[in-house]
Amino acid sequence: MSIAANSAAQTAVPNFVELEDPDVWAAIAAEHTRQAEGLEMIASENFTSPAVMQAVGSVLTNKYAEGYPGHRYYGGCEFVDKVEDLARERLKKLFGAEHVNVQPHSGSQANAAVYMTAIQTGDTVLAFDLAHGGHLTHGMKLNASGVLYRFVHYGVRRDTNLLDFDQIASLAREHKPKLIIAGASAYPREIPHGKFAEIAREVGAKLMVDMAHYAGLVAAGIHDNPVPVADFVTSTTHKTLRGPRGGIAMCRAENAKLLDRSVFPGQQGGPLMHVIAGKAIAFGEALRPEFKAYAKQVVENARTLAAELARGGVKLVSGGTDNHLMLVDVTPLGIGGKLAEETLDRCGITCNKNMIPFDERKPMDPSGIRLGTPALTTRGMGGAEMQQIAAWILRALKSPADEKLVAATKAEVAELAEQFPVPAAKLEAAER
Ligand code: DSN
Repeated sequence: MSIAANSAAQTAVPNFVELEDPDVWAAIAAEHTRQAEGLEMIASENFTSPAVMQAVGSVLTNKYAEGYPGHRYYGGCEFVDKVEDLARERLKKLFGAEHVNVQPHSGSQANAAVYMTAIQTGDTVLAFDLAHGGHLTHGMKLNASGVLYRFVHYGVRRDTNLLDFDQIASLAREHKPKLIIAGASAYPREIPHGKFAEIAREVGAKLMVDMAHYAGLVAAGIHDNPVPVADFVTSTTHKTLRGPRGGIAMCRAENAKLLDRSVFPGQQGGPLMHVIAGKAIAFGEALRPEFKAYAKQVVENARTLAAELARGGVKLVSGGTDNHLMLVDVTPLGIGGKLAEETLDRCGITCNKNMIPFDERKPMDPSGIRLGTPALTTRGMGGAEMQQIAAWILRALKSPADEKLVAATKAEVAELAEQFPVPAAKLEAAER
């Protein structure tokens, strides 16, 4: 039964959203159906557990708690203090960090807080080029980072599409940045943090690693942990880490006070305590052995999907993947990324168009799409499903104008999706 059909009349707990605001409810119900009936392949998305969703929808949303546990600017914080302490303790354990801050509302705010801690306005920063797989908060000129600091960008090698460490070292020697940033939002390979640390040490720069995309793989011990070698590590909590939408920042003990001050009051006011409760639960989940198995399967699924796609005639940036995502150059099929994204959308497969390194096409219609396996893996899908999905993707992208084929694929996709319920279905069942 879809959540839309699960009306107030059928549930023990009234559906207050539906009763009070049917317009908002209609949109929520439709989004639920979209998530349940389609295949979510946006590499940065995932499904939280029902426990995380309940915490984020809890009474904690009512509470102001500016400050930190034990040092708040408001009364009545004894219970939210407990929640934030649980989140902090679990996060420290998860990555072996000396100090953590769980208050950033997003990855962008975590990054801004680190900049405020580590450098001064106008300082030089060396970071990964957005057009090669970086992130907009790593110095894109319209982003606050690009406005406030002087960013110099490194990229990947043209021949291998792997990070160009010769270029990184030579740019670091030439520009003497105060901060070097490692981390990406569209790089399909493991990032060797130690190499960045060596270069940073040589030129006297601090090292920040933004591991937002692959934090879940680090937590599971599958991807190199940047915490021992980096001065600062930031992440979001909702991608491979599978928590609620939000950010985190970590550092060595010596920078703890300054980092905390940069988050609050530097960047933010009151923390979102309901989201911090969701983070605490997600970190607890990530500490369990089941999470290791999950993350391992995410990577295995990505490898299977990538191999099948390559066999079917598309080109993969860097020739494959060793994390949760792949960048697929669809131009060998005679189409661009925009049409590929739209075609897959019509089949019930959601992904995003993406620039590939040295792309000659424009950002709104680039050469590639980015595909990820974290959300599909949370639903319990494995190798057999990846093979099937690769076949559907190839079939649709080879004949994007064939409406009959697109409709047939959408029906097959929905059939598969039904066999692997989204975690939110458990909440619905419990309410019935
Ligand atoms: N927007 C995110 C992504 O899709 O990778 C990064 O913040």
